[in-house]
Amino acid sequence: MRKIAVSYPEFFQGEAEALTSLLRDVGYWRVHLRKPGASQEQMRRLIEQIPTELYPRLSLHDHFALAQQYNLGGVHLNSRNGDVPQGWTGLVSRSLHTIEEAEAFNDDPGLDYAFLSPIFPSISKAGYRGSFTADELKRVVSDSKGRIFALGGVTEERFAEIESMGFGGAVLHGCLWRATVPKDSFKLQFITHPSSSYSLVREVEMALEGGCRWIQLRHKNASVEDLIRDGRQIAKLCRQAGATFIIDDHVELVEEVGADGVHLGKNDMPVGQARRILGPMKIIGATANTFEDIQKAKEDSADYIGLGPFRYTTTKVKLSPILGLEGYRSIVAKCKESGITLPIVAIGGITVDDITQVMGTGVNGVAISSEIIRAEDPVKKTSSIIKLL
Ligand code: TZP
Ligand code: MG
Repeated sequence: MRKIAVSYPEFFQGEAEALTSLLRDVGYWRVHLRKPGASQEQMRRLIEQIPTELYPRLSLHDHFALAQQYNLGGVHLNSRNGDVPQGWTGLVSRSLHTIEEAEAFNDDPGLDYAFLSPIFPSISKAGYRGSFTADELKRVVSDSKGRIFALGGVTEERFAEIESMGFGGAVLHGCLWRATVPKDSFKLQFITHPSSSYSLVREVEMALEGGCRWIQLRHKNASVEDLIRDGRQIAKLCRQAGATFIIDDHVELVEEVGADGVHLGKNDMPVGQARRILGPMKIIGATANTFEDIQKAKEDSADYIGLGPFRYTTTKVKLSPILGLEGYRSIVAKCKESGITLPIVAIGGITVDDITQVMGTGVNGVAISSEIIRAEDPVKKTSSIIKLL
């Protein structure tokens, strides 16, 4: 089955490499560059960062002049650009939203392939779901002889179904442009804290050795130079261990140190602004104390929630109201009711003895700092926590 990737609507750092890799390494048939707000010059810059040998496998949704100029493989017709450029000899595709449009497409030899949507309930637009009957779909898809591609709510788990329905392939966008928060790693996040016994880098080494695969570099009042130095070393350790590495507060240092993302509290840069800077492939965690905080963080595109504090702790100054087990239970229940599935990590004064009960409230993981750092043997403490989880 052929896979087509549609670009993220905004430009982001590392995008050309990501698109190149989809074509070269991940087996995508084509990439569609769709950025409705982009200028011709911005689009040109992106195209020029992609290897020319891949140009035949690119299609444009805007600025068709660039498709001609760079000999790209295709243009995609839409409401903004409804006409094929004069003298165009490459592929032509379009989008279809009704059965009537699909029937007209099947009778039109001037079009090479089309995206029919929505086939499945959407990932990004909750509640927006497929509006065709199974019989209608079956008929137009089979009449298209493999020229119709399924769009909308497509994930890898649905490939077999899409293929068996007779589609020529699948179009992916929503699930492509999202940072992955690994489920297993997420169970324990170790957060650094300055201590008289160890350097922050040493703390991370011990947590990794104990089996933790999720590290946050947190060092309030550190100089930027120290953060960069420690951050780069920690990034390297995490890469070697296959661990996820988050830096606290400093959106501007994520690229600089090679972190996988950032954790933002209530007084830090707003999540939405950080997302615009970091793009869709970096992890953004947000601190929450209430259900309303979680709703807001979700709307702003956070990837996970740090919910707390569980109890009083001296690790953080200016603590929000203590949640306790009951607080977690009620907030987790509200999330379930409203269909919020963002992973939640409990934080704030959590000890080994709390873990079973805290996890029992329905949170997805725990974040721990002092319980590990102050342990007689931080490596052993970490592995005993991992075992519990
Ligand atoms: N937010 C609430 S508590 C905390 C943060 C970042 C630090 C967690 O540290 P500890 O030592 O596990 O309470
Ligand atoms: Mg902060």
